[in-house]
Amino acid sequence: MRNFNTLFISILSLSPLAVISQSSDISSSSHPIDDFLGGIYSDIFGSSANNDPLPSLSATLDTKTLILSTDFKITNVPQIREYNFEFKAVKANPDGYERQIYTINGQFPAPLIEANTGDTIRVHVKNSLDIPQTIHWHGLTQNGSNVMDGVPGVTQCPIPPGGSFTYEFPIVQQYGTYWYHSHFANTMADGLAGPFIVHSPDDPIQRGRDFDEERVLMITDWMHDQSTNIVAALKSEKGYRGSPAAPRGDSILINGVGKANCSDPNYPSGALSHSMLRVSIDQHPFEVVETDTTAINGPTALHEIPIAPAQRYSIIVNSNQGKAGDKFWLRVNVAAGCMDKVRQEGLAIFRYTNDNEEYDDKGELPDSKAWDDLAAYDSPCRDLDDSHTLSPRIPLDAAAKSSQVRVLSSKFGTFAGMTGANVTGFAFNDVSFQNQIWNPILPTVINTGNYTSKNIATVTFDVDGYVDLILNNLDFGIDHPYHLHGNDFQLIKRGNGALTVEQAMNMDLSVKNPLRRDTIFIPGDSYAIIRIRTDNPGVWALHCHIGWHLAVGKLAAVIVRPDEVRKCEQPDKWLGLCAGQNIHEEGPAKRSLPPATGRTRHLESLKEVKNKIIHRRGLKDV
Ligand SMILES: [Cu+2]
Repeated sequence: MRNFNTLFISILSLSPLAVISQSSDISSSSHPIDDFLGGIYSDIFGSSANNDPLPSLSATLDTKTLILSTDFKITNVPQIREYNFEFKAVKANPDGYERQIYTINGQFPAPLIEANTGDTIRVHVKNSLDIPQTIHWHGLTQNGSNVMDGVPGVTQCPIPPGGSFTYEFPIVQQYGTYWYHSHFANTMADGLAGPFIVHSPDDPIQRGRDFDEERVLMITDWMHDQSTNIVAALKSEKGYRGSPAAPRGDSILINGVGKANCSDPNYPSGALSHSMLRVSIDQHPFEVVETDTTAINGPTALHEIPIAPAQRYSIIVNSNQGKAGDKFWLRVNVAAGCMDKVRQEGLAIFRYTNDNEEYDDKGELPDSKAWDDLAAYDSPCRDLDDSHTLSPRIPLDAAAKSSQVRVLSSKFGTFAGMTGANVTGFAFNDVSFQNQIWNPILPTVINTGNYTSKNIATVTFDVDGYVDLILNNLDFGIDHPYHLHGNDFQLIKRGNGALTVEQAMNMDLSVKNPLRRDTIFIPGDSYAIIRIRTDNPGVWALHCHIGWHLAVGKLAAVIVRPDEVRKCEQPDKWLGLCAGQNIHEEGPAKRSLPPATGRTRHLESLKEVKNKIIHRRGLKDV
């Protein structure tokens, strides 16, 4: 039997990327190998049309890049890893429905980046799309390279259509499972996202000792409409599919392939976004060994793992349940507890083959049964740390006290915009992000040491040490995944309701080796306190990773040690991206709601959706 480390990366608009490693008992001499990326299959729950051929793509679907090669040399010797990326629009039908998607070099999902700690990454980007673009390197702290963080309106002006830009940054003292994606509106939902794996000889989880082979599974919800059209609709009075709420996916894609069910009676009516997926493999319990980029001791025989958008988990799966030719379903269930009552499932085949052997499945599908203890599809959405202890393998206690405490409270509503007109959407501290894409914040902080414009909520930490950030999710009934750029924070408290700075300062906190990660899920009407070490001065985005929420204002900036930020260099090519542009342009898709009527309709409609969820939770929550 063998063990596989599977890295789950739930990406895109709503879902995270997962990396699964299969692991093996290395002393064993038997040799079936799981090859579950070979037969990816995705389906909507309830469809009987399971024998349709796999969808085709005019983009290249290269599943081999999602199997990490054992030839990759893990070393301390640094090198430069150079890539040419061209953003290209192509026609593709990843779930059987043809539409325009965005690719990098024609590949979907986007190419794998694999490196060692200490390497320098150099990516030459050519933007052949008709809209501006950026790339953000999710989870990489960009210590000393804030200008390469890739957030339009925050750290850079985007790369204009037809333009080019080179991202270059070192990977400083980090390793684990990352991913990269467009940060321009929600165009990551059109295909601009790929895995980014960093190795290190210091990683507590090692191939050859803890597992044998490594696979990447990227899981996402997928829309049939272009994200720019969805965002424009969400920002209009009409909403998208008749609702101001983020839409549920038309299908689930696993490594870029899925299957839509257009006869679904719920398609394409408006519905709430799903902000969590649950992944299981029939008959295969697994051990959770990494949260985002932190190696952990976690549950060792889990049947199902919840993944919120942008989170990553590594699990070790022991392939001791079959022989070559056997196959099992890998199931991705939409956690309907954080959306409306739509039941939706994506499927992939987890297949045992002999080493390197080609297979012909002759259309045969697994007949394996789902675990009988999977969470009810509409049970409440909670992060894994809510039900299990996740202890970092390299322990690090939080400092007993923090030097500064700040708060970011977020909710949906109508807020005063920067020009005086109201804007409807999500806000932090009553400021809904109005993205002046050609007038980013970072150059202003470098030049002046602060930022006062009212288009974005900011909090500033100016001490060298440890600080706390309270995240209050004031949306009763709406859960959100929060991601902080530039930091692996420590999660030192969770609770119901909202906190003030004073309350937080007088609380008992979990300082004993707390979980570290870069993306946490906070249920509606709940808070979390995260502990940040201010050893990475910069302007760091903090935002909801439901791309539709981000696109309607749910982004703030955390300014860390502005005196140090003032010393940042401003590369000419980076400044050049802003040259000649209209600094007042709000993009993309300025909100066009008439303040009075739009406000009422939106809030009424959202209230209705919320009430449904609360009602259902009332029935489910004991
Ligand atoms: Cu959100």
